Formats: sequence, structure tokens, C-alpha cells
Amino acid sequence: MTQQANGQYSDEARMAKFEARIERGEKIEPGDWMPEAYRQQLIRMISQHAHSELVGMLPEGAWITRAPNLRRKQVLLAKVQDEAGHGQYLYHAAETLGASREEMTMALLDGRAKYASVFNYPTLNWTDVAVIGWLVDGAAIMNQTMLARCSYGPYSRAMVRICAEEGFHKKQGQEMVIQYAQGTPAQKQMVQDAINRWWWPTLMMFGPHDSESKNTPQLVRWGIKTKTNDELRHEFVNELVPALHALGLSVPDPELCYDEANECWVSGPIDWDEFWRVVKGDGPLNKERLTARRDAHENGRWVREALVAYAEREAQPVAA
Ligand code: BYC
Repeated sequence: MTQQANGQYSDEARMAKFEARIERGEKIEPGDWMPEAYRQQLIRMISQHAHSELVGMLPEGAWITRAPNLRRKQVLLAKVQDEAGHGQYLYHAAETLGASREEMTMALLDGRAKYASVFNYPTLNWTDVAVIGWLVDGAAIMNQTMLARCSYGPYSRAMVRICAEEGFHKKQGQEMVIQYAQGTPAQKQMVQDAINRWWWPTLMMFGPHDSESKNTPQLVRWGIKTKTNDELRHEFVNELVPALHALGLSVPDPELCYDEANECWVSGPIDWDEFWRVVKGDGPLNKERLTARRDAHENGRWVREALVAYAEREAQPVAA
């Protein structure tokens, strides 16, 4: 790296060194030089990911008190609690980039920040919990396994841990779907209805088509994403469709077809108008989800105040 006359390295030289590190597959760590756009992209993605974990607790959390038996209740309690933990790891990862927890929280509560669109749909009965576990967590794992290899060290390490836990989430959902698919005709119908409701919102989780994905080129260039939205969505469809068919279940896509030449399933068109409506705040439950988060924030105010007061008291010099 060449120095300028004043002994400083130029931004071009720093950028070249940074991109060479990415090229070699090195992790970028918090104290390292990074372009401002890289830092901003990571704060955007990691904080939105953290918000998704917290808002994602709501659709399933609503079923904890109505779980059909004690075993299912214990599993669901543990899962919802795990999602809160994932939110914590992710907020911490974003803090290493200089984002403050307060600012990230306010961005969610006042509607400036996005979170995964899928959590704005209702959970109408218990089989929704099963289908969220297999489909929604399954889609999240596919995306997060990629992010576990991302170029930013703290995000990548958080993803390794989160993926290990998400693996259990997916398995418990899959186990329930299998059980209900092999249960009574009414159970099979219920689980099929839930798949019909969650299939398209799950495919939308991967984000807009590559041609509409404004962030992907920069994220791929800097090793934050290593696959595009459409590539991951395609992998998901090809894993899930045969697995559901094997259980005598189907997906609600009349244009789904098998491409013999490429040996893969190809989906019909996604309703992108619906996707953007939900992302922009006009989905079935956007208002309820944000109200629930605002209430939780308000109800937790006394805990935050007590913690600050305790820390201040502990910082006082002890009287002789
Ligand atoms: N929902 O340029 P694009 C979980 C936004 S939670 C809402 O393709 P990018 C779980 C996007 O933000 C798992 N917004 O963006 C928890 C962008 O707007 P901004 C959540 C979406 O970043 C509880 C604009 O559309 N996972 O596992 O290249 C229970 C253009 O998109 C969505 C993550 O957050 C969407 N679905 O790709 C169960 C993973 N899609 O920000 C399970 C981390 C796109 O420019 N995030 N938008 O204003 C990512 O991997 C990527 O950010 C995305 C989008 C694939 C989501």
C-alpha cells in the first residue's frame, strides 16, 4: 500500500487493501478500516435482522398458552425465548459497528426500520406454528447459513450460533407437519391450509427478485451475501417441494413445474404488489405488530430505569 506525501494512506489504497482482504476470505473485525458504505450496509441488515427476531416472537408467542399439550408448550416456550436471544446477539453485533441500541430500537418503534415481512401475517390455528417452524425457520436457516460465511466477523459468528439453534426450530416444525400429515383427515387438511397460507409469504422472505434488489450487488461484492435472493429462494423451493410431496401435501402454486433439463422445480410468479404493500406497512398485521413492540418497550421502561439507577449507585465511591 503506497503512502501519500503526508504519510497517510489514500482512501483508494485503503479500499484496495480492504477488497483484497475480502477476496482472500479474511474476516473484517470491528477495529479494522472499512468503507463507510460497508459499515452502513451491515448496520442496516443486522439491525433489521435483530428486529425480525423480536417481531418474529409475536405470531408464535400468541400460541404458548394454547399449545395442545405440555411437551409442545415447552418446545414453543424454548423456541420463542431463543428468538429473543438471537435478537440480543444481533443487536450486539450491530453495536460493534457504532450503532446504539436506543437508536436501533427507536427506528423499529417509529416505523423507519424494516423487519421480515412474513411476521405481518396471522397465526390462525396451531398448525400455523408447525408450518412456521418448518417453512419460515427453514427459509431463515438457508439465508443464515450463507450469512455465517459473511465477511464481517461478529455477524458471521453470531450466525453460526443462531443457525445451530434454528436447526432445532426447523426440526420441531417438521416433526409436527409430518405428524399432522399422517394424522386424521381433519389434521391433514388443517396443515395443508396452513401451508397454503404461509407458502407465498415464506418465498417473499428472500427479498425481491435479483433484478429489483438494489442492495445485492454491493453486498455480494463485499462478501456480506455470497448468494442472491433468487438463488436462495430457488434452493428453498427445491428442498421443500419434494419433501412436502412425499407427505402427500402440496404447495399453492398452479404454475409450479419440474424442469427436466435442469432437474429442478420452478415456481410460478410471486405477487410483488402484496410484498411491497406489506414491507411498506400495509400488511394484515403490521399495525398490531408495531403496537405490541411499542407496548413491550413502554412496559419495560421501569426495568431499564432501575438498571441505570443501579449502575449509577454502583459507580458511586464507597463512603469511608
Ligand atoms: N421483509 O435490496 P434488497 C427469523 C427490503 S427472522 C421486509 O434485496 P437485501 C425468525 C430490504 O430491506 C430472519 N423487507 O435487500 C425469527 C430493502 O430495503 P432497505 C430474518 C425486505 O438486504 C423468529 C428492500 O426491501 N432474516 O429467522 O439485499 C421466528 C430491497 O431489498 C424483505 C434476516 O433479516 C423482507 N422479506 O436483501 C422465526 C436476514 N426483503 O433496507 C424465524 C438478514 C427485502 O434498503 N437480511 N426487504 O430500505 C438479509 O439477508 C437481507 O437483508 C434480505 C434482503 C434477504 C432480507
